[in-house]
Amino acid sequence: MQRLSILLISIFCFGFLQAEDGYKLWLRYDPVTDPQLLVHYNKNIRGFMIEGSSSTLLAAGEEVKTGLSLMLGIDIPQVSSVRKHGVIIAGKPGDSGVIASLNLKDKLSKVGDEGYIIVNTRYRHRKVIVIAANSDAGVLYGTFHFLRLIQTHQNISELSVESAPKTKIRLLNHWDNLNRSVERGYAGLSLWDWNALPGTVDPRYADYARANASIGINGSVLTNVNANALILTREYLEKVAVIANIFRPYHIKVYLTARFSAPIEIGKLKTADPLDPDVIEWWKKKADEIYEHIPDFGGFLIKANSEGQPGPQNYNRSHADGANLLADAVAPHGGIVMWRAFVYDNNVPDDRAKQAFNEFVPLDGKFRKNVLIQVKNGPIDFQPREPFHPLFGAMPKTPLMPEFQITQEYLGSSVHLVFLAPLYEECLKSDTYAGGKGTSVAKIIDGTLDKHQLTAMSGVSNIGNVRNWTGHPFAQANWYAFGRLAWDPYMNSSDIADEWIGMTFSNDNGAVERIRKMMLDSREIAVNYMTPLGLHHIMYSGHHYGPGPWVDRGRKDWTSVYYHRADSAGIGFDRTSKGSDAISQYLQPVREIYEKRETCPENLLLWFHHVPWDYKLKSGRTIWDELCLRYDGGVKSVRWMQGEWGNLKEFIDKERFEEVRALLIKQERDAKIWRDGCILYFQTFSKRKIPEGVEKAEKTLDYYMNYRYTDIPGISR
Ligand code: GCW
Repeated sequence: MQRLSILLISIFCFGFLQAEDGYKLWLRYDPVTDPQLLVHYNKNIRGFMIEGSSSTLLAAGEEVKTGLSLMLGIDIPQVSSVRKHGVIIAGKPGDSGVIASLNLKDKLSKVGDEGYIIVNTRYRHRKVIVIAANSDAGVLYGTFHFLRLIQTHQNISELSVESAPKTKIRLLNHWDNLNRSVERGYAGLSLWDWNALPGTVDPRYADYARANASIGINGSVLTNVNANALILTREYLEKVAVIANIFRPYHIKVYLTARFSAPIEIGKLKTADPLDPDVIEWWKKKADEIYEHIPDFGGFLIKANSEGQPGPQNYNRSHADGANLLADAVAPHGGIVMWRAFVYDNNVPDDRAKQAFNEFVPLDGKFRKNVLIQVKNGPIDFQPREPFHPLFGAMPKTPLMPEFQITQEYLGSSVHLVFLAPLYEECLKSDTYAGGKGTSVAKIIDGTLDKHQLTAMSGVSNIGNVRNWTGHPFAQANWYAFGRLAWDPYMNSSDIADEWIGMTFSNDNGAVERIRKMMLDSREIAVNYMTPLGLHHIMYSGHHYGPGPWVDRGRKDWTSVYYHRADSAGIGFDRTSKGSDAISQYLQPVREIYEKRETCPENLLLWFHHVPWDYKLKSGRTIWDELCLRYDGGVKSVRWMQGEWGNLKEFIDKERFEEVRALLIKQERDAKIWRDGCILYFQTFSKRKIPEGVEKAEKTLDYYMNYRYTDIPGISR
């Protein structure tokens, strides 16, 4: 009877009858239907106790209650003492006599502020599962972990989990404008409804916070790095405070972008010079005001002197002067500053890939303690493949945080199925050699190499107000993967995929295997049909969606010809010592490996070398033939994904199955446009025959050059 009523409630509340719209993300809590597993869970879970009463612990309690009843199909009672086997006890030793009595001190001392442990043990001879932590946030994270075990059908009778985040600050960067447009956003409007705030609060704010908490994200930069000073006015701060209040129980802090010229724009000062006493005073007062509204405000993210944004260099001051100005303003309140290294200038004649390094390395050691430098994963700009950024390992005195792009600006927006964990993993695992062999980027950003306490990772969000949050159902996996890697930059993509698939689609082994393979291969597939062999930045200007290798007008470092350098002799950007010498920014032996054509990884060859069209690769094929075959292979692989997805029909609900199926058709169309446009264009230089096996283009080069998309998601055309 009880089981039936729960079922009815869940049908009513969670809409079995309603179309499967993806809103619930990976927190679906689908019923466990395997009878054996159900017996196992029912035996081990008979009640739960949440020790403590903070809003964070209440949120944890709600989650356990909802999650367990949905998955197990029965109401799991909240209890106040352990009178039977199978009670889950969640809390901190300080709040819980039970937990304090369990001798978990040693384990807890290892997991720090935000970590947790999950163990099976006994309390007064009764079998219990303990989720313990040193803080309420740790308990919340542990709760989500425990639920994930059930969501992914794990055994829960021998648990011995100890988990602590390897970075301190794990945050999403929203490139959201105050008018609700989202720069490089492909999932509708911004979630933040500034006009309605502070009076009207969208329930999605709490769902957003909950989803983030479930993967360990603890901060959110609400506004675009191309910043609007208005966000710092009292009116907006009141709105921001409302959002911060909603996020707080989920242990998520709010951060804002600071427009460097704000003292002029909203402060009526004549200058924004970082050394001017009035400017210093203005920022100090502004910070005080922000903290009056939001006592746990996280701090500022700043894009300065880049792509037209104002900055300290407008006053002949350095990035350090600028960052320190803001750092001093927020320091008394415990705030931080994340200063972006994404700077390059059209008027600097040097290779764009070198500019951030050239500007920032001399400043190492000049930043205040509460400043992090935020570095994109590659030296150009979120390309389908880039080498790791040479700044990683080059500024030992400064904490560096990576900025990954979750939104698919250069990877097919929310139309293409591209799982980005392998891209993030590739960067995090790259060996910088900064502390000798084995010094991965992960070791630099988690602070272990240079003993930094302040560590962080950020991802540019792909979230908007469309019903399923991210547009493509699989794009949810990129949000998920980012969170998991920010928690543990050493995780591998395959494990992340498995978790996500189990929670989002199915736990059937065969289905998981199929979906995992599609996901893990998808990034390389996109590289193949977009920018194989180290090509980069050859997309159409503006929307960055389709191909545009022919783009040669406008700002030089925004053209494609600047990057691919195709001519009658060959193709690729010579960044060796004979070319732009960007390789000199890497440490040995990386430098030497990249310097020589023979040792340079082929997947980065055209990033570092200009090679003749008949240059032979390891396959024995010429670069021209290989290029064509990769493009063609990319298209064929998309068809393979279509086939694989087709085979999954019985495991996926109709709505999401159809949605992905339709998107894969578009992805094939786009892959073909990329392939045919690029091959025909590069052929005008190579003057070579297209190798056998490559499908013939249906149209002429002229057609592709003039092709205009009418269906790229996003708000501006
Ligand atoms: O890649 C470029 C994007 C811009 C973005 C910029 C940046 C927010 O095309 O839209 O601006 O990077 O990261 O600052």
